[in-house]
Amino acid sequence: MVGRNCSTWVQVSQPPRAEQQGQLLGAFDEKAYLAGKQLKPGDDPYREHAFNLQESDRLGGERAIRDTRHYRCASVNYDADLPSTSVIITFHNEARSTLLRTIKSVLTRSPASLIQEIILIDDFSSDSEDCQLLSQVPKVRCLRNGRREGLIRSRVRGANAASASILTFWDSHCEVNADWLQPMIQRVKKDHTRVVSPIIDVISLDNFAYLAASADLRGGFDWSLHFKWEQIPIEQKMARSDPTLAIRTPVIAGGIFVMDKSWFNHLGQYDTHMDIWGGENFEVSFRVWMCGGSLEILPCSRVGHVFRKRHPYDFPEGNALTLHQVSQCQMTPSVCHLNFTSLEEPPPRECPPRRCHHRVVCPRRNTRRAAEVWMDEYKQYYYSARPSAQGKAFGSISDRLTLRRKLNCKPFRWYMENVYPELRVPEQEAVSSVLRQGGLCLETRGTDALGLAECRGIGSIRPQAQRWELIEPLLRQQDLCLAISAFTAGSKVKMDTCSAKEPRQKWKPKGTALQHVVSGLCLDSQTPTGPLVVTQCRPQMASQSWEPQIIT
Ligand code: LR7
Ligand code: MN
Repeated sequence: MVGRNCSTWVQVSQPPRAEQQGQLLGAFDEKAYLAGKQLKPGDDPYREHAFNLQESDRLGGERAIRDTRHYRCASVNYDADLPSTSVIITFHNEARSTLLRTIKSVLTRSPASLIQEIILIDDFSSDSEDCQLLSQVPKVRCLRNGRREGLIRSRVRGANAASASILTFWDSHCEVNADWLQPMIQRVKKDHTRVVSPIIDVISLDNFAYLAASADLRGGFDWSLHFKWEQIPIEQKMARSDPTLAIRTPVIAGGIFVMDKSWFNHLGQYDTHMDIWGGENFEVSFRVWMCGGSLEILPCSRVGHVFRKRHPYDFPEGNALTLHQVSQCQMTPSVCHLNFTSLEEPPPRECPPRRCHHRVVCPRRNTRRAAEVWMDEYKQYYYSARPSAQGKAFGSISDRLTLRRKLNCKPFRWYMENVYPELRVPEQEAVSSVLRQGGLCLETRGTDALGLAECRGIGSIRPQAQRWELIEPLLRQQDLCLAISAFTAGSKVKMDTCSAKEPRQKWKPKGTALQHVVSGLCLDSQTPTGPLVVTQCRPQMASQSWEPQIIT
C-alpha cells in the first residue's frame, strides 16, 4: 500500500453518464435554460449574485467534485429500507447555473428511491421562468410566492407542501457530495428527534473550486448572536475514536439540514414573523435542544455551499437591519487541504486562524425575537453585546411563548449548562454596596446571622460585614450568600454557601425592597437587633427598604 501515488486515493464523485441524462431531466432542456440568461460581455460577473457568475456558468449544470469524506465513511452501512425525503429549496434571484447544479447534484448523487420530490420555492424572483422551467425536471415542483416573504416563511410553505415524512432544507447554491443523504436519513430514522446537518464544504465564490472544510468543527456563537464555526472541545475530540460518528452541535448553520416532518410540525415549524434572512437558525437550534431534541453534524455527509461576503439582494424593510463590522467569514468554515498520503493516517486538518473584515447585515428584529422567546435572563448578555438591538420593535411573541409553554421546554440555563457550557457568561463587574435602611446598614454577625448596625465607612474595623455584592440573583459576601431558611412569611434569613442554583438564595430588586424570587416575600428588619426575616412585600414600609449605596 505504501508508496502508491496519492492521486490514486482521491475519490471523485462523477456526474451521471450521458445515457442517464435523459431519464434524469425528462423534457427539460438544460442548454436552453442556461443559455436563456447569460452574463453580457463587459458586465461585472460579481454584481448580481456576489459570486463570479462567469465561472459558475462555465461549469454548467454539473461537474465532478472530489469526494472529501474521511475514507472510513465509504465502508459505513445503512439500512436498505430508509424512508424518502422532500428536498425544499427556497431562493430569491438565484443564478440559473448554481440553482441547476444544486438540483442536479441532488438527483445524481442520491439514491433515486430516497428522493421523493424537490420543492422549489421561488421567493418572488424577478424572472418567474427561473423556477417554472425547472418544473419540467422529473420530481421537481415549483411554488412561487406572490410577494417577497424571505427564506423563513418560504421554507414553511415548502414544508407544508411536502409529501415525504422527512424534510431536507437547502440553500440554492449547493452541490452535494457522494452518499450525502443516507447518513442523514439513517440518523433521523433511528431517532426522529434528531436534527442533522452535513459538514458544509466550501465552494469558492471566485473560481468555484470545491474545497474540503475541516471535519473538527461545530456550530457556535458569541453573545452578539453571530454564528461561527468553532473547534470541537478538546475532551470531545480526544474521545472521538471513530471519525464517522456524529458531532453534537449547539447550533446549526441553518441552511442545510434534515428533520422529521412530524417533529418539525410538533416543534412549531419556524417563527413565521421573522422576515427575509437571519436569526431563524438560532431560534430553531434553541428550540430543538430545549424542547427535547438534539442537533448533530454528520461527518460522512458533505455538501458544498457558495459562501458569500455580502447579500446580493435587498432587504425590503431596510430599517429593521443594522450594518456593522464583524467577521462574516467566521461563517465560512476553515478549509484544509486533505492530503491523502496514507490510508492509516488521518489527513492533517489544522487550519491557520483567519482575519476577516467584511460588512455584514445583522437582522436585529429576527434575532431579537429569538432572544426574547428563548434566552430567558441570558438575553441581557445579547443586549449588552448589541445595545442597538434594544430599540427595535420586534412584534408580538405571545404565540411563540405559548408554544414554549405548551411544549414544556427547558430553560435556557439548562441549554447553557448541558449543551453549550463552553459559552462563557461575560464577567460581571462586582460592585460592592452597603444596604442602607435609614441610618443603619445590613451586616453579618458571626458565621451566619444578620442584623442592622450603624453604617460604617471604609477604614472601619469590620468593613466586610457591611459590604455586599449584588450580582443577580445573589446577594453575596465572599463565598456566603443571603438565603431564606424556609419559604413562608416570618422565616429567618441567614448566610449560606453561595450557589446560583439554590432557590433559597435568589433575590431581585423591587423598588427599594429586596424580593425573594421564589416565595415572592421581601427582606424585612422587623426589629433593629435582628434577626432578619422575610414578610409579605409592602414596598412603602421602612423596614423593607434597602437602599444600595456603592462603596469602593
Ligand atoms: O428573501 C430571501 N428569500 C430567499 O429565499 C432571501 C434569501 N433566500 C434564499 C437564498 O436564495 C438562499 O437560497 O435563502 C437562502 C439563504 O440565503 P443566502 O444564501 O443569501 O444566505 P446565507 O448563505 O448566509 O444563509 C445562511 O444563513 C441564513 C440565515 O437566515 C439561513 O440560515 C441559510 O440557510 C444559511 N445558509 C447555510 O447555512 C448554508 C451553509 C452556510 C453557512 C454557515
Ligand atoms: Mn447561502
